[in-house]
Amino acid sequence: MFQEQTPLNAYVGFDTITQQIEKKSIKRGFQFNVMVVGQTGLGKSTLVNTLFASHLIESKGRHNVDELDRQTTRIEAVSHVIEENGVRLRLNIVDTPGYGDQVNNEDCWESIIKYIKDQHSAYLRKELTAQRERLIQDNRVHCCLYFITPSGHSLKPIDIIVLKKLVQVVNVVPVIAKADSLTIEERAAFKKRINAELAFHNIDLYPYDNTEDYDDEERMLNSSIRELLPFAVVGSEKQVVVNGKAVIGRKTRWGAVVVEDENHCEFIHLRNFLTRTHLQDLVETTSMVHYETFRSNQLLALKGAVSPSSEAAPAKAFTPFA
Ligand SMILES: Nc1nc2c(ncn2[C@@H]2O[C@H](COP(=O)(O)OP(=O)(O)O)[C@@H](O)[C@H]2O)c(=O)[nH]1
Ligand SMILES: [Mg+2]
Repeated sequence: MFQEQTPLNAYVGFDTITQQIEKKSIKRGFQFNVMVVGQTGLGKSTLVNTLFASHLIESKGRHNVDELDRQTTRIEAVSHVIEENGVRLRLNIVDTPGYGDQVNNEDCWESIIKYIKDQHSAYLRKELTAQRERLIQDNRVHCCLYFITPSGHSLKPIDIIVLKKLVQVVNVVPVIAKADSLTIEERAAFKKRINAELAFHNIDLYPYDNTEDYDDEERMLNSSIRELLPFAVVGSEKQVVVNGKAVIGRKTRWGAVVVEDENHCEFIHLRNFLTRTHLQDLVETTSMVHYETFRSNQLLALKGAVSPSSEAAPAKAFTPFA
């Protein structure tokens, strides 16, 4: 007998594509690479631990650091896996030596910029190989947290120099470190001054407003984020007891600073921004803006090296991604 035929207007099912994609990407897992930059002692390691430590399930690299050896003297990447509700995030934290650690601070940023470019270069090389891997390991730095000294006055000349270099190659998110050393009023005034300085020097930070890809909702979210920047944050690896409850915080002689209390600091805003609202966009922007700029520059250089117009130059083996 005939099987009952499916009517032509029956359900086709391509609307499940979002679930199909979701299922695949959850299985594959996600990769997020964060770099921390700033002077030694500003609380970079502490903040990273405050942000992610509670969800950590696996770490590779330098993780069992004791206080003595925790000062970073070279660029180090530590890879973690964090998990929440069955979703796995591979997190690479790139720690950089602070300024003031080296005898010569003049070009302390050069190794940082080089590191970022090296990751782009490695990715491009893999992309160009004939036997392409189906999934290229992504070590490109998606977000650079830039730590500002809580002076309450202004940025340091070195901040301007380093920021100018960084924004050309990576998404930079500025934070005012150890914000507990400033009053709420001091923070507001400091932020204003910092933003005026950044504008004066044409330092364009993430999230960028010139992207046409954003819809109205995203644009509104981004402008509210921009008003908050730089996030004034406090980090801590210890718990304190407040009203009988153990919370992450810092005990001072005058009381406790509760890291996750938004009346105390903007840690929660930073964490939401990094993990809830902008993670995917940071990854995409890295790929579509920063990596794309790097890639087209490299390919142009390559084209220039082999085009007839470069006949004047002696034919040399060209190594574009050295
Ligand atoms: N007051 C205050 N101290 C902090 C804060 N974050 C870290 N510290 C302290 O500052 C010191 C240096 O922190 P660390 O994370 O090692 O700084 P890094 O050199 O930038 O990685 C440690 O003694 C921390 O306990 C903060 O938000 N407020
Ligand atoms: Mg450190």
